[in-house]
Amino acid sequence: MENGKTIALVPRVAVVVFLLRGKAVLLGRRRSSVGDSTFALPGGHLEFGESFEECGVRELKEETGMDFDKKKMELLTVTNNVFSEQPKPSHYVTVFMRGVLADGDDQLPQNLEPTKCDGWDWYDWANLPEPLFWPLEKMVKSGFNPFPN
Ligand code: 8DG
Ligand code: MG
Ligand code: MG
Repeated sequence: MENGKTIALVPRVAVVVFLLRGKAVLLGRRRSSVGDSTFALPGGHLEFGESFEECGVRELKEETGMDFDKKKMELLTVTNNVFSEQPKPSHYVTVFMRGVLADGDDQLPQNLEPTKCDGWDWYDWANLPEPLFWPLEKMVKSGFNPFPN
């Protein structure tokens, strides 16, 4: 119960984006009760009626101001994770998309949601910052690689 209301514990769907530029990926340090101060991908909740591609493009725009063509957004993988953080445990089915910036696309990420993120930057995949948000860390440790072959 919270303010007299029952909290429904249901799994939610999130869409997050590996936005790639050369050998680098876009990451930002989270400001959140889930994964606070860890480095994570841009992304958020799937809204009613959206495709994964539309959600990835929208979240990228809302969080970084960057424009990406939904036709070039590709599905990579899905995870199923429970976040036991109290007082609001959560459960996400997270869809990971890939967007590859074209050579010469020099859009700069802006920090449009400064209460949720300390700022966006490009990080070399071979030299990722620490600590990573644990779902991302788990993927990296398992050998997952978001780059096209
Ligand atoms: P919204 O209001 O914009 O829809 O949501 P948000 O505030 O942007 O949500 P979020 O926390 O950024 O993302 C939703 C959930 O997705 C997050 O609580 C857990 C899950 N998630 C992962 N991996 C990652 C990741 O690397 N980045 C982000 N942003 N979320 C992730 O499992
Ligand atoms: Mg968001
Ligand atoms: Mg987000």
